[in-house]
Amino acid sequence: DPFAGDPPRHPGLRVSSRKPFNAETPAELLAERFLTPNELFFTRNHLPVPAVDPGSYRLRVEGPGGRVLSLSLSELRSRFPKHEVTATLQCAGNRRSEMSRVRPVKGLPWDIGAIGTARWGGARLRDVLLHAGFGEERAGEWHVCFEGLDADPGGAPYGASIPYGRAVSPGADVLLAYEMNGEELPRDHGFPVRVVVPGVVGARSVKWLGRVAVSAAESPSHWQQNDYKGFSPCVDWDSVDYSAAPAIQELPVQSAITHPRPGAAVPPGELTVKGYAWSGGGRDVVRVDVSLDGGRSWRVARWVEGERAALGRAWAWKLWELRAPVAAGTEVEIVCKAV
Ligand code: MTE
Ligand code: MO
Repeated sequence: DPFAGDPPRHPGLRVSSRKPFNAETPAELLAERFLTPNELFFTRNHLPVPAVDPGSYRLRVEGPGGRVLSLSLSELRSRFPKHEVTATLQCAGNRRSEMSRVRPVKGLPWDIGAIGTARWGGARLRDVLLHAGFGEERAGEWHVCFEGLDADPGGAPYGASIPYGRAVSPGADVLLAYEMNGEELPRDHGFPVRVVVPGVVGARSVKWLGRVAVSAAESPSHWQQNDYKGFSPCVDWDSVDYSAAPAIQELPVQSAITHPRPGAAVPPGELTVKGYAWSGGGRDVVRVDVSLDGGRSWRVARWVEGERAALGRAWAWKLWELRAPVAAGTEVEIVCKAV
């Protein structure tokens, strides 16, 4: 069993597949804390969790002109300033079970919890690339490719890439993270080092990072080339031409109701509706509107928690709530919309 060495998991997670392990934060708990506790943070694994010995771990960074930089965990910690970023990670498949109610789609049946927020700490990818000899600018189209230490039975590692400009931009806050909410990374979340690309689809934040390389082409990985792309509803699994669409990077604006849950019975009187809102690309969510009549009339939710972010660097979600009277014996259709 290639998964026999996987770590123990919190029994409170909502599991959608065991091998590989995929599980999400239960909806009721999602918006209870601004920072998602590590043990309840959603896990999206495509492969078995690799067992990495922190003492012999080396991060291979391929520099210009064939030079290779090999960094131990303590070198990564000591040679580069520690940078901390509060960022939300969201899987591209978050809320797929709702999409499947409109029309069946293939993939893990995520509810609304394949998203979470953590305070990540690590070296800036930018600092490591400049240290390896790369410059602030590079003429032409370049990509920074990442490889994980997790591999399929044929030996192909998980991989993904981001554009070079994002990787070296100081304002993009891309991290080689070794800390999550003040603790060392849990094994399921990439111990000992993972990439965190704020504002970008979770698939590019490569866990158990083994190799970084700059290339004229995007990562050749299956997950960059033949997955995590968007198509028209008229395209299906038999007709899809993956080369026809770009790899997803920044995600669009998103909001979800965490309380009450669909179909719930609530006591008459004042109802508190709660949820989260987030946008990819560092774009700040300025407002959440909530309707209790299926979208005919709207009210503005109030912020419960959020962080003041610099312009274009709103990497973390915001939690919101709305209190509204509900009469006994009525049925309400609650919808929310983030701007
Ligand atoms: N990195 C590696 N090495 N292997 C993986 O399977 N899954 C990706 C990404 N990085 C993955 C990976 C996907 S699709 C997502 S959504 C995020 O990790 C999930 O990160 P998490 O499990 O820490 O929540
Ligand atoms: Mo994902």
